[in-house]
Order: sequence, then structure tokens, then C-alpha cells
Amino acid sequence: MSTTTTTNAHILKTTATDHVNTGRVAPEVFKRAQDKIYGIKHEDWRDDFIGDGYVVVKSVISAEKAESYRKRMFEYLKSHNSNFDINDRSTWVEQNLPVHTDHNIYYNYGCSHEDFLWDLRTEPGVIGPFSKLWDTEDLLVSFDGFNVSFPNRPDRVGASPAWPHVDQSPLKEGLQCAQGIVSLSRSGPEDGSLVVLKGSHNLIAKFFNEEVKRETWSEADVYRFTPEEYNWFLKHGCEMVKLEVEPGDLILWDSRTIHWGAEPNSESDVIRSVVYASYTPVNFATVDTLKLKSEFFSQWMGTSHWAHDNLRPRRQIPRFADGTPDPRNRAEPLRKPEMNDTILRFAGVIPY
Ligand SMILES: O=C(O)CCC(=O)C(=O)O
Ligand SMILES: [Fe+2]
Repeated sequence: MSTTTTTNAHILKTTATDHVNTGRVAPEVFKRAQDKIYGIKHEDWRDDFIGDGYVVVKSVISAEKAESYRKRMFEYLKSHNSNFDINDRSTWVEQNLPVHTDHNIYYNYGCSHEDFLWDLRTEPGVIGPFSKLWDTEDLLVSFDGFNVSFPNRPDRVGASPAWPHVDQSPLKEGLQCAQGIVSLSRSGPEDGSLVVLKGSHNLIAKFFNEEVKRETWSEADVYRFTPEEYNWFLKHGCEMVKLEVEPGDLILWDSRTIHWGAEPNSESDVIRSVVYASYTPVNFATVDTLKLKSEFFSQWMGTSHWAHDNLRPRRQIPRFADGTPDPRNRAEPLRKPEMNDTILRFAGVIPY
């Protein structure tokens, strides 16, 4: 296999918020993997994933297990501030919670490596669909975060607007990343959930070719759409779908499918609790990427939704909305995972 890579020296110069595209794997590697997925009738959920750009795989873990992971997630939140009480809405406010994004995503404090997340990532039921999709068990997993979205938070007004985006650079061809959400809570019509633009993955190359000047295409594995651009997809027949799931379901989607996380609306009484997890074949990563990934693992660093590339280190000090750094910042998870070969292989530390 011929590969060309950028050097680590280049990579490590980048800043915390950069999208670090670490490697250039030969296009044939992706092509070979894609050829095993497309142009075939699988007669299972993979046909929906291919046709629609997303699929819900039901009950990859039991509802009981989902509940127990959810409890551990809430305990983790409480570990930051004992004033936080999951049963008392008045305590669901910024100062009682670990610093998180406007979209309710938690990835600071090395939390991507908390034991409850590693336990979930190594659940055979969660790994299985990704192995099936990529037709290999030799996978890497993303060092990703989790999402807790409270309905009717007392310190926020209304649900945040849609933030339609894709998570794959137009410079990357075909399916290169399949993202996952393990849902630990129920999502009905009023509740927070992933929203997708069904079929948009099939139009994304046409969109970039026709609507976005090639010189402006970025290597960053993210593209946010303006309302006009979003409408282009509607005009071309895409339909918006908010996914309804039960605890223990896995949402799998193509990173080229337009999507966003919707907050619970004011009628909701469900605290949306989900874990992001993406697995891709280890041969999608260069040797340099694996080295860097394993280095980030040793530093308990969260990265991105991607497992084999786009290693975006979450180095920044968590700050509250007013800019104050959180004094509770720490360099290590509160509860470290018990190491085993599965984790070390998923993290790129030991080879398959
Ligand atoms: O929270 C969500 O449903 C979506 C977050 C997101 O955009 C992603 O995981 O790529
Ligand atoms: Fe996304």
C-alpha cells in the first residue's frame, strides 16, 4: 500500500481548535472499503444506511444497560459540583455543570476517556454494526464526547436554532466516516435528537461542485450550511427527519449526510443523554496518525467524531461563558478505564 503522510512536526504546530488532518492514505484503500458496501443488496439495515445516509439500529444494548450508563453519566456530571441534582430542574445551570458547548456536548477534562465511555465503546453490540458495515473487526474508535441536553433549562431561553452541517471535507471522496450515537434516553417528537436531511449524502458532491468555489474547499472535516445552501438540498428533494429512538438504539450516519443535534422543545420532559462513537478500519489511518492517536490517548486527550483522521486535540482550558477558566479543570479522567487489549487496539496503541 502506498501512502504519503504529513509529518508529526507539522501536526503538532497546530493550535487547539485546528482540525488536524494527519494523513493521506492512498485513495484505493477507501475505494476498496467502499466497494464492499455500495452496489450490493445487503438485505439488512445497511441498505437504508446506503440509500438514506443514516439508519437506526435497534437495541444494540439493552434498555437496562442504557439506563446504567446514563446513571454513570449523571454521576459524572455531579462529580463536578454537588449542587447539581438530576431530579431538581433549578440546579441544571451552567455553574453546576462541567463546561460544555452551546450544543450540550461535553469533551473537556479528559472526559472522553472516562471509564463509562470506554465501557460503552467496547460493548460488542455497539461495535458489531460498525464491523458489519466496514466488513472488518480491525477498527479504531473516536475519542469523542457525550451530550446531555436538559429540557427547559432555567438559565437558557428556548431551544437553540438548527446548525446543519456535514462532518467530512469535500476534499475526501465517498464514505470515509460513519458516525454513531448510542442513545441512552428516549427521543419522541418533543425531545432532543439527531436531525438529518435524508438523502443529502448523495447530493453533497454535486452541491460542492456546483455551488462552492473549489479554491475555498477546506480540509477541515466540517462544513456549516447557510439557510440558502440548506434550501438547495430541499429543492433537490431532501427531506428533514428528526430521529425517534429508544434507550439502547444506535444511530449510524454517513458523515456526508447533513445533520444537527436538536434540543428538546419546551414540551419535552426527557433529558437527552447520548454518547458519540465512530469506528473506522485501522487501515484508514497512516502510521503517523496512529502514533499521534496513541500519544493523545496517553495524554487523555479527546479528539473528534473521527477515529482515523481529523485528530483534533481538545487542549483548551474549559471556560465558562463569561470567559473565566474552570478551576475544576483536570488532566486526567475522574475514573480511568481498566486497560485491556481491545481498548489499546481501538486507541491505536497496539497493532492488530
Ligand atoms: O448531537 C447530535 O445529535 C449531533 C451532534 C453532531 O453534529 C455530531 O455528532 O456530528
Ligand atoms: Fe456533526
